[in-house]
Amino acid sequence: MEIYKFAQETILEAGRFIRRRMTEEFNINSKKNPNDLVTDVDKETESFLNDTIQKRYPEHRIVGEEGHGRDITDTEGVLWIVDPIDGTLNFVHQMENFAISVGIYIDGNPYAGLILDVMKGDLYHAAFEHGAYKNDQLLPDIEESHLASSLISTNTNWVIRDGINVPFIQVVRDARSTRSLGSAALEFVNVARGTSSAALFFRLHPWDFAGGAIILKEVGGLTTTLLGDELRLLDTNSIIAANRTIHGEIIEHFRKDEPFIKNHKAFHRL
Ligand code: 2AM
Ligand code: CA
Ligand code: CA
Ligand code: CA
Repeated sequence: MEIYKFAQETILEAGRFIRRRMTEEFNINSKKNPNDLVTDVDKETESFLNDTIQKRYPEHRIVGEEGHGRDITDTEGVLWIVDPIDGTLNFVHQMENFAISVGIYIDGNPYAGLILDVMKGDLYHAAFEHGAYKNDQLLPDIEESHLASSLISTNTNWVIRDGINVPFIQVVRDARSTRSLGSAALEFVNVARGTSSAALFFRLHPWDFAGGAIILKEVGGLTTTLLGDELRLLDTNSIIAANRTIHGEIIEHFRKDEPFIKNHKAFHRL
């Protein structure tokens, strides 16, 4: 549990770094597409996480959204998968509703997941088979629910995207209603807290789901691809994070849609 404890201290320290740094000026740049932003704070926070971890554990390896560990292609040893700011658009536009996400895996097996809601100051964390916590409070197991009486989270980008949207539209129609927060890590947290019953994403990177999947599993939830397959830890995946009952109902929609399956396979092979 020494690494788990260290991870908690480190993510809290990184949160304090962001809160201090965001009161000063920082640059905002676009990545490949003009709506995909990255700031100096994303990069500096990832460097802070990387340097802090490497100083304490030189043999651990770190993969992060902003470039650390780009050459890592296997899951041997202790692997930290970090997103320094999940919800960068929220960080820029709202100055809230963003998180730091950390997933720690040992030889490819889940060890611990941590998500810090930076502005609320709430730390969600779980060690494998030791339960999930909001700060020092144990989270109860999530409740089972059916689509028709559930709130689900998804991004409207996928619902309007030709070629993949048919099952998304059906799921949105069948659900009680939808919500969209704009931070994948915090959407996982909402499912784990029971304020949302499912979160759907056509495409997430390892740093978006590595922490959340471990936290959700500790409260009895399930994370797979939208076709119900096990996640590949170092690849982009489609994602459903949900209670088991609604998970089964939702993946049925995706599994029976052949154009979706074709596009899914093509997209995720890229
Ligand atoms: P980010 O803020 O770390 O980039 C927003 O809907 C969620 O999707 C956030 O978790 C965001 O992570 C992630 N995201 C942003 N751009 C994305 C992209 N091009 N493909 C997939 N996920 C993305
Ligand atoms: Ca990003
Ligand atoms: Ca992210
Ligand atoms: Ca990010």
